[in-house]
Amino acid sequence: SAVIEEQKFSLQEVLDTFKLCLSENQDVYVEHYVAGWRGLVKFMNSLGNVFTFISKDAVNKIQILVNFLNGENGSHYVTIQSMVKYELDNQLVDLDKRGSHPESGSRTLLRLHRALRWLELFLERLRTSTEDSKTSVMCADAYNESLSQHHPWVIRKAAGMAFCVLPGRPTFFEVMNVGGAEKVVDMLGDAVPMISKVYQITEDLYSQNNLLELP
Ligand code: 1PZ
Repeated sequence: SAVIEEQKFSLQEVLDTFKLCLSENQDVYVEHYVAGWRGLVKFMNSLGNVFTFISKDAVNKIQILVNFLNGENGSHYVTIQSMVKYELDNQLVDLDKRGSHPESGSRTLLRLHRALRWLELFLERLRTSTEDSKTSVMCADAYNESLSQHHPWVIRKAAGMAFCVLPGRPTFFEVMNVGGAEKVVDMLGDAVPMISKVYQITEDLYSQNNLLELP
């Protein structure tokens, strides 16, 4: 029944949230971006306690953005585009080194943005994987190709240990709660291009404004 279906957690719903991120003129809504991340955190936590050190940081960053969104200047935080413009126009971003604005919306979102690239790469590997593929290897490869470049040695080490205890592909697919392997592949074929688009739009915005290395 409807009630039971609502309680069921499906990664499909999470990834669908990223579809809502794009406005008609290709702006990215912070509200839906953050909601997508909330769902990913929930999914990650359902994989086991080891992952809470990772999700804690994501939760912190989600909260910083939600506070801006609900704060007195919230109207400037509706889209990533308006947020970046507002914070830059009002000198609310530490550009070279951390100073009086260590937790700007722009630098906070950049951290999630970099992680979204990891997600895109990982999900694409998952989509094209075979029965004997290892989630730990797919996860590590995606990480080494993206997010790891922004992390110091200790974090890379800890992330590597977390990857090792990832459940195998069958369990992983089960927790995703999308259906059989074929359904998962279909769902990912739909979701990955959407995530990729949100990523690219954000990447271009940050690149045009020289914000890709915010401290
Ligand atoms: C499904 C398996 C989960 C694997 C997750 C792969 C990513 C590993 C990332 C390890 C990050 C660990 C903790 C904190 C790092 C922070 O130092 C950095 C930089 O922030 P700063 O210190 O500058 O404030 N934070 C990040 O890079 C954001 C990391 C977000 C990780 C989200 C993972 C998303 C998982 C989705 C699950 C499907």
